[in-house]
Amino acid sequence: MNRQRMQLLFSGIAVAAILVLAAYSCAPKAPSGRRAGAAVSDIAFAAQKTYVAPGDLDEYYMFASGGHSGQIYVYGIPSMRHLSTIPVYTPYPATGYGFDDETKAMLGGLTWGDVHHPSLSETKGDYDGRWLFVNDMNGRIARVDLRDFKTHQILGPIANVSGNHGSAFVTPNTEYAMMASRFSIPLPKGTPAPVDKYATDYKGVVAAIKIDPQNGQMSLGWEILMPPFDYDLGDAGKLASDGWMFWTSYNTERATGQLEVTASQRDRDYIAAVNWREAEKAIAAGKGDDLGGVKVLDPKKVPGIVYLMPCGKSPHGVDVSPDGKYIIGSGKLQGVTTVFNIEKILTAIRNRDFIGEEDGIPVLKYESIKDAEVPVGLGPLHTQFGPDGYAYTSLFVDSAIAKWKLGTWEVVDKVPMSYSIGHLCAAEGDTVSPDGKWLVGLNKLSHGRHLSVGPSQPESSQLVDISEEKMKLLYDAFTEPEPHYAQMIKADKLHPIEVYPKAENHNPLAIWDVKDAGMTRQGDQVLVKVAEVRSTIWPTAITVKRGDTVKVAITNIEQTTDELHGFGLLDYNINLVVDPGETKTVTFKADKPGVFPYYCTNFCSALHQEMQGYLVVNVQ
Ligand code: RUQ
Ligand code: CUA
Repeated sequence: MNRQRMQLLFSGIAVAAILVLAAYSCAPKAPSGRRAGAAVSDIAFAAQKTYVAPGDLDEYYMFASGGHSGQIYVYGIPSMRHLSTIPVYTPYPATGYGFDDETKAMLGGLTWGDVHHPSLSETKGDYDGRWLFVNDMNGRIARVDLRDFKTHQILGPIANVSGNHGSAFVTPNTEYAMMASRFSIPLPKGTPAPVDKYATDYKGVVAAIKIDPQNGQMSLGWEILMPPFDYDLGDAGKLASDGWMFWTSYNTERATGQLEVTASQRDRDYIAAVNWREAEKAIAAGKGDDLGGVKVLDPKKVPGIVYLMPCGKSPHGVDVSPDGKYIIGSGKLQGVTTVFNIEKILTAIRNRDFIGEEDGIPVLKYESIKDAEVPVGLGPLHTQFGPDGYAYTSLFVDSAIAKWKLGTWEVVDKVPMSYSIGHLCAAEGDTVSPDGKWLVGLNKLSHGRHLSVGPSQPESSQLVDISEEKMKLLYDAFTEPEPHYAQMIKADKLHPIEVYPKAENHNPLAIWDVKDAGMTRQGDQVLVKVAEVRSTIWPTAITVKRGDTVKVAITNIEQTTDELHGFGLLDYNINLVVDPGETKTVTFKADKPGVFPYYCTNFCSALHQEMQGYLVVNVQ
């Protein structure tokens, strides 16, 4: 694109943004607080569609990333009710996460993480309801078990991955969860190099995290060395494109400094197409080099594992259609989204239809692999799918969702979002068999569509009915900062437990009879086995000496749904919550003498307030 056209596009974007803002700020409010203009029949329709009567259940779970809150939020759809918060990378006092020895070790000293893309485990390209993987910008990936909705593993920070934004995307049979560097750095990590050597001495990687199909356990598989671009979003190929993984990249200019200018020079950046099955074979054949303790493939030495597909300037989302045939790359500075065809890509690779290379990686010819440029609207970011060949693309600059048809490339409908949509999430909308029905716009701002809560405003999520030809906005909900991606799974695919069966508790410190509660000492090491059951914490007093190392192992011996007990120890910053049938431990140094009450934090019975005791720390 030449400079003039660029300027035109940018001023077009600016005008569109101003128009949207103006339209918004002029919207009058009816005296009731309801926005004027909506007909009563529309409101009644929306209310009926989203109303979940007392005692009734939602049809879907939606797992939304909590951004730099480090958490996952669980919503019921269509009610949009917030059902639960799953702490992943951040301590969460409400569930005692990050306070007991086990979760503290899992967090590894970091107390925050930036969660972007939840990824439900899949079997044959469909959500199977077993696990939820989620990335953290700090080079980590976590697994939540959907049996108990808890984080069971955090892997990383993974060597060489810097700024893990392009993650955690699973392959169709959850062979791998993928990662990619957003910020290229000199490798291995810990090697300094001046920023002006960026273009030559800095590198990105993509990494494949191996998943154990039995228990979901993650381990580092392999990595591929990539040119110093910023790898942004990814999606795994499926069916027609099974075995491939796609990542968008920006800053293919290899620029530094003010990237909004320096990294927007070229008309096209790339989508990296990685043949992960070939990469797997190359690793098995010993073709990986050791870099920072990891086996890394260098595409210069191992051809055939990575290709670059030119895509509209600074692409953001890349999304693979349900049949795997189309790879959709959204150029966030454009008015179109580009559709690539996997057959054309494979043919171009076979015919060596290349226009050049980047660090030994062949660049495919745009015209040979593209099927269409769909004029969806300004600032396309992400695409989700319906069951009937429709695609739904979020438009950040237009602040809208466009509905368009795969194959005919016709844009058939648009619905405005309030305000400025980022990701969007359709019911099972990135699987091989999307459900349609519901679509949630995950908006970046809420701009006063709620009672004012001061400068730190919530984000907004909006529910859209996509069951009919025309999309209908049904409902606004407000979310904690900051929703990025979300996934929506049919509720009947999950079968969460409500108590941990006693028979499954293999913790050697667990006790099941209040008679076994008490303290043992070895030198200055004190072990206290605690049993919690309505409405006593056994033992009711613990006496230690200043300087003792005290390990408290608490078992909630209940086997009754919803009977959680807590253990809050004042002045020692200890806060555990123990679910029915669970055992948790906490270890601390009794360095403050005095008498410190401990009590149950979770309201558990009429005599919950009586559930308390004393820690006595004697001076000698
Ligand atoms: S992206 S800013 Cu998922 Cu659109 Cu992170
Ligand atoms: Cu146990 Cu309150």
